[in-house]
Amino acid sequence: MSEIATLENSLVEAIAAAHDEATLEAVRISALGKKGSVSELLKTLGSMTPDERKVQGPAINGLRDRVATALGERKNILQEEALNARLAQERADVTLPVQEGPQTRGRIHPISQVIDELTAIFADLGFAIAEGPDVESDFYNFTALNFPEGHPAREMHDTFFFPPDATTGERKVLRTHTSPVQVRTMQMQKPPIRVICPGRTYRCDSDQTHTPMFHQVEGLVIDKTANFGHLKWILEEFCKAFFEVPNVKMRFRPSFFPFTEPSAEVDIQCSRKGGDIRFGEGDDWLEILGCGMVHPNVLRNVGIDPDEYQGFAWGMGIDRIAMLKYGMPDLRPFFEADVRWLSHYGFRPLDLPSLAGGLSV
Ligand code: 2U9
Repeated sequence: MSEIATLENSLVEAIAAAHDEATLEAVRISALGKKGSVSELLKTLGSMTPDERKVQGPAINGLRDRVATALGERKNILQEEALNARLAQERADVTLPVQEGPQTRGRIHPISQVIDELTAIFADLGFAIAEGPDVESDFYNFTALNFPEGHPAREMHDTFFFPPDATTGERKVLRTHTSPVQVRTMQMQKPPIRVICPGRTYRCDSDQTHTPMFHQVEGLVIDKTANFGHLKWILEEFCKAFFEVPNVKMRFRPSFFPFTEPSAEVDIQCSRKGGDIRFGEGDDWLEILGCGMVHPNVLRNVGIDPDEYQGFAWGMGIDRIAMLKYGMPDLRPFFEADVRWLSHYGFRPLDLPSLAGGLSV
């Protein structure tokens, strides 16, 4: 047997006999290390004649490659065996309590918390939740809602318009209210309808109480006999449950919206003492929402006969009611993603949200 074949046999045996990575590494060094047996053989190529090298070169290089491959394969096997042994030995006790420091838990953003609270309240009152796109057509945001073409009310909303479409010329908008969702709901469902539509809305406006993106929740009821008395009762139940007070006086002031007739703005009773605001007591008033009976034109626009059905709707700013309930003075930090603000005003997950005092029904 040639010297090369003898060396290869003994190395292959040593590799197979290595039962841990340290032994295998010693075999590698003994063969392929600086002074290893294979490396020494490679060095002899330098002193050979070209004819000898033609024969010995491929033989020795082939030996080096095969030994390297065998070492690599054995290493993979040993690593897998070691891992299996560890997995068989180590156990993770998933029933142990989580180790946590004061900063390791995330917080629920106040907007998410308030959306959870108000959807729980309206769900208790039999309302479904509907959502729709943020980018809307002019039809859903304005026309269907009885905003006449070219009417200043369209400008009043400080709308963000997209550039006109190259082929159709249509200008999409960022929805200025969530009312388009109710329009879509009425197109898809037959009355009776009871939905609330929470979501993002956009207007070109920014100061301490306005941000270009904000949140609204709107509600809609369509039925044969839905009337203003039902609307007042629902809003009163909502305010008591949301602000967690047993009673609250409400004041309905006449107002105007293109999509409702009659329309009203609603104030709730409060007391203000030294910058502190309390609901359900005092002789002061605070505006919290707008509402009204759905305009017959809006019903016609979605194919509902206003002589058969009628309805009421309301809308309020989620950010605003969050600020009022949880005593936050400035709206802008809501959307600045500052972790310090969130750890102060945010809510702990898994501390179940109060069902806002529950309903008295
Ligand atoms: C349909 C029909 C009627 C939704 C309504 C208001 C009154 C309202 C504002 C309150 C504060 C928006 O966030 S805010 O600036 N909203 O006053 N919204 S009635 O009426 C509708 C909606 C959809 C089909």
